Amino acid sequence: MRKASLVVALVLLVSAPVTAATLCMSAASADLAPSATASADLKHNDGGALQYWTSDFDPATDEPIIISGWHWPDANPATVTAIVWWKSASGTSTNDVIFDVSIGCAGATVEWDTLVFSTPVVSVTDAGLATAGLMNATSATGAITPAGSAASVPCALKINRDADNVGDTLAVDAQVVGVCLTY
Ligand SMILES: [Ca+2]
Ligand SMILES: [Ca+2]
Repeated sequence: MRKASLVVALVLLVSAPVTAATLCMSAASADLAPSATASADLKHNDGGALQYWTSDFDPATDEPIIISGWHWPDANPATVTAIVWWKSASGTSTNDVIFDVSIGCAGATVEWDTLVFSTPVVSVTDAGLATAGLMNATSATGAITPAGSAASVPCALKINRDADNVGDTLAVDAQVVGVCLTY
């Protein structure tokens, strides 16, 4: 009887659900792209009900932004996935936007100025919503492996709209409000 109870307890322990953590960041905290690269414009929007900042990504030219100076709140994840929140600057086109997401973290041997971002860059394609002004959430990206990750060190997240990709067909700015990382 005691053996049976022990087996049940072990099975419960092994099958305990793993809770995913989510870390969200606002595009309002975005820094500029690497030097010599154009950055998405930081735009102040007055919606009436709220005023908010967006990073406005051009429809034809790649313009990355970087959100830096954060770190994982607990153990460093081996891989993460990302969801990008965005809205069309105008119109009701259901054409596609492509976002690239990569992450780099500092460490004992990594200088901040030469931070390396994860490769290969992970992309996600999202179609605009047919109703003007609605917030889009992309699907979760595939697994991103943060580069240089170590315990409680500052990290940086790069978002790029792959605007010159033939598959990126939305003809207006994509206004990014924020990004959520799940791991
Ligand atoms: Ca590109
Ligand atoms: Ca485009």
